[in-house]
Amino acid sequence: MLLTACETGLQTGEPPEKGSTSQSVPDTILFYSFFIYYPLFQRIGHPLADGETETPMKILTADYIISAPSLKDCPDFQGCPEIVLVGRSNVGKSSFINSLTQRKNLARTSNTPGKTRYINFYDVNYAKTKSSKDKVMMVDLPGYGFAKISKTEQEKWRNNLEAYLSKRESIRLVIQLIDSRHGPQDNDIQMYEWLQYNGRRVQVVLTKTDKLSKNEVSKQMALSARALDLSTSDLIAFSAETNAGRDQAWTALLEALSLPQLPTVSNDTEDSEEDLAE
Ligand SMILES: Nc1nc2c(ncn2[C@@H]2O[C@H](COP(=O)(O)OP(=O)(O)OP(=O)(O)O)[C@@H](O)[C@H]2O)c(=O)[nH]1
Ligand SMILES: [Mg+2]
Repeated sequence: MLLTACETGLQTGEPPEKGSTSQSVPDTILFYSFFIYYPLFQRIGHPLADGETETPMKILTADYIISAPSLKDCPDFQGCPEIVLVGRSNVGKSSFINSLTQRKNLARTSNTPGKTRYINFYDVNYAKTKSSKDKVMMVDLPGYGFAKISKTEQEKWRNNLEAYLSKRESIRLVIQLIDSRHGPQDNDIQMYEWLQYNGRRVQVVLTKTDKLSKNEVSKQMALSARALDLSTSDLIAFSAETNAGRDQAWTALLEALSLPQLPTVSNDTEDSEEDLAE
């Protein structure tokens, strides 16, 4: 409130009222103190400001490897574990990869939905301790629920995604991103259930939390947990803008990598009633 008043005063250039405190404070001091205090006030009011800490994970290298049109085109990375990003178009999958790898433009992001085509592989080498070096493949997938592509194209992509997600043996964790502002939509719930049915470990992450207040984030966490039959502690609130939730995401990722690999379930996805909708 104080700052808003200061700002308004500065913008309108209104003379201070008689007897007001600003009468005795030179304008230049008020002007400069705005720049000093405004970021601090923003932080106090911001729900996720403490999430901005640098991740303790040291990223050694992060490189784009290849874009594969379908499962049969995916290279054999000789047992390198894969962490896959799924979610509706524009939810922030590519931005999530950039945040976790601390690279601005590793995965291509865009305001225009449907930017990511193909199955994109990013090779990430990281160090948990000074002497260790580990490798994971982060996999960026096209988003689902993008209405502006033809039915035939949607069908083709659905089949490609289903085949990759259900049959690729090196997948160790699927990170399902859901826009925190909207909560799980029907196709998110369907995707989540389909992944469970296919025996995948899933970590649900709510994205773009910087766009909500702290209270709204809590509400959306509760709502999303209920819709997916999870508890709120199973969910991660994340923002690629502030990097809030990044450490938690890395922790979930490392935990999944440390667990024994689940066997690939051989459901017949062609005829199954559990097929994913568009
Ligand atoms: N404010 C805010 N914007 C975000 C965040 N994450 C992503 N965005 C923006 O949302 C838009 C879509 O982000 P992308 O990372 O390209 O989303 P995507 O899920 O990869 O999209 P597709 O590849 O089209 O499926 C971009 O304009 C991003 O800058 C976030 O945490 N906060
Ligand atoms: Mg993308």
